[in-house]
Amino acid sequence: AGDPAGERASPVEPSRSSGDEPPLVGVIMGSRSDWETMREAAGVLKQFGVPHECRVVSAHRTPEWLAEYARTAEARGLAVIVAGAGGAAHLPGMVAAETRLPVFGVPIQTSALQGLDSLLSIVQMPRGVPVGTLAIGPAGAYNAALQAIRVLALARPALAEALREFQSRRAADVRAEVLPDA
Ligand code: RP5
Repeated sequence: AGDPAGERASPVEPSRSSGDEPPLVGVIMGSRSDWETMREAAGVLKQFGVPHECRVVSAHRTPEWLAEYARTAEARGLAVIVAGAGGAAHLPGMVAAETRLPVFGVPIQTSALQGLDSLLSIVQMPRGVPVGTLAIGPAGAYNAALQAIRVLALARPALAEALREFQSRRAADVRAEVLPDA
């Protein structure tokens, strides 16, 4: 009773936290199989020193856990949620329905439909329940984390400065490109 699917007893990925500080960004994904993509997001957050946690939270396999995670996210100190899912990708939208925190959705590239299914599942949210949808695959995961950092940087000058340096470095790299002879 209260847990008809027995999902609370199901194993979920243990929390991977970035350190001792309480996490500011929740990086969640529908399956362990999404980690290869979502580790891009975790890598950027690590690079910028942003405390974060990484969890598997499935819309379809652990719906109660999803609701609990999203409802308690703000009280636990999270400021942004990055959610990746593939196929019938309902995770980002369902999380957005249960929290007022900004949610960035990452469509995982699938084998059957190359991630177009994931993209369309995430991007077409009804009016009033926003999800910021990023590109399909690793670039989307990377940019979702950068977008989360941009949100955090609004109230964190050190992070804003780190973003400025990041952008300057990338611009300098592009300007220094030398192409081979034709
Ligand atoms: C989605 O189903 C997950 O986000 C994943 O992308 C996809 C396949 O999951 P697995 O069958 O690999 O666990 O819920």
